[in-house]
Amino acid sequence: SDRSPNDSSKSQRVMVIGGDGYCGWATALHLSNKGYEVAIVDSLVRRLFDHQLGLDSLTPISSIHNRLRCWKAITGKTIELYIGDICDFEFLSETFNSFEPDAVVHFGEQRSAPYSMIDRSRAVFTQKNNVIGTLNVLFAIKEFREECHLVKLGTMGEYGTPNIDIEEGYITISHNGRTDTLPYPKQASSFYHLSKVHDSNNIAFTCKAWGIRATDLNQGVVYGVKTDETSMHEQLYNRLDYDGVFGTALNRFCVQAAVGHPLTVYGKGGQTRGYLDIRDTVQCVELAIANPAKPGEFRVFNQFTEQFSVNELAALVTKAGQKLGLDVQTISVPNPRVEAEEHYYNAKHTKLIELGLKPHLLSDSLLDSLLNFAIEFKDRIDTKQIMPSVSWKKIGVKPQTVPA
Ligand code: NAD
Ligand code: USQ
Repeated sequence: SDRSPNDSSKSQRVMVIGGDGYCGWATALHLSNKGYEVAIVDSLVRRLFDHQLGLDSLTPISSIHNRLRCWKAITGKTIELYIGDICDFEFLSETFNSFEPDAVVHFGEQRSAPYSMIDRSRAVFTQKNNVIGTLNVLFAIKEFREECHLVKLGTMGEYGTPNIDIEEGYITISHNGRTDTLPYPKQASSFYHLSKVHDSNNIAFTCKAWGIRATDLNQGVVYGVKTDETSMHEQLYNRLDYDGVFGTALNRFCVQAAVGHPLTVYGKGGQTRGYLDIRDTVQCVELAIANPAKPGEFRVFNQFTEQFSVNELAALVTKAGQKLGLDVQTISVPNPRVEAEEHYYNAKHTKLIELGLKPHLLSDSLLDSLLNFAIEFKDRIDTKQIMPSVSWKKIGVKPQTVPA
């Protein structure tokens, strides 16, 4: 193997749960390329959601089996594969005992806010899948791999949009003459984002109670598609979601611009969030693994590199589109969500920089390449999937497919 005996970080065995998804696939390849021993654990449920809702990635994606065969053919590196649901503890126990991870990176959740707001059944699925999956991972670490470091994907959305600065996980408060450092208040605004809050509480408790070592990566909205590894071959291409359920803001705007659909700014467009390039997602996860939390420590990093409002993103994509000769319009769509549309937002994000993160800031060249990527796959775009179809207020009780 290519484990270097002089660099202990590189001999680590890393289990990537959710390794067939957008962030997980890019991360699994990056870690494998860097010499980590990698195993992907995934139930493939994300591919099933696409079938059920009639959605598809902008980019054609190969099966996980072909992806891994291609990776092996190109690099000579093996990524182990365990197909199964982490809510099934027997399955998870077997994968732990078979692979013996030193670190677990947990991406394996239902991650769409709109999906969690379709109806009661999807809300319940999201919280069961996410909260129980994470609880199972905590129990597996306690029972089988006590030293294993949990790197858990959280979300900036756990904090909501408070009218004060957002700190990294904790805030020091003086109250009636006494002072304490406490978990930063959580104000999530979808059943999905709330599932992450519940996860954070469960992880914090098990760090205290059992001495688990954990890092919660409160990630902002991810954009981009290419990483060094996924660009090596078309069978390694990552997924890129642009539909109203799984597509996220900047990725959606680039696809919309490519196909001549007006950019869909929800409401007033002052909604401000933290954003990062997928090339920084993989870098941040590697930094967290290489610098593990101490036993019993519950570490929280805010994982994003820049803040933008939706209006600012629309303006950037309009300008970049014009340079490529695209006529980019913007419309204000009645906001399907319940969220502040004009608000203060200032979130700290220094801890990953201190560990060595070198951010890829949003640039004209990135926008050019994303737009060109969208133009390349233009014929695959189903414009009927672009407008949002899930309403926070009109959430259904019965399972239904998303109306066309
Ligand atoms: P994704 O849906 O593309 O990938 C998630 C993967 O997890 C899928 O392959 C799915 O099949 C798998 N999975 C889900 N439940 C599982 C289970 N019970 N057992 C095994 N596998 C399971 O999502 P993504 O965009 O790659 O996001 C990954 C993680 O990062 C999520 O936890 C998400 O909340 C977080 N995150 C994503 C973004 C973003 O912009 N994409 C931003 C912040 C945080
Ligand atoms: N928005 C628009 N127009 C669109 C799409 C989105 O105005 O066409 C707005 C939304 O109303 C929201 C903001 O853009 O105010 C971000 O929405 P999003 O869909 O890009 O992101 P979000 O729902 O918050 O979820 C995504 C990922 C989720 C992750 C989260 C990080 O799907 O897994 O947790 O980003 S964060 O936003 O920091 O919580």
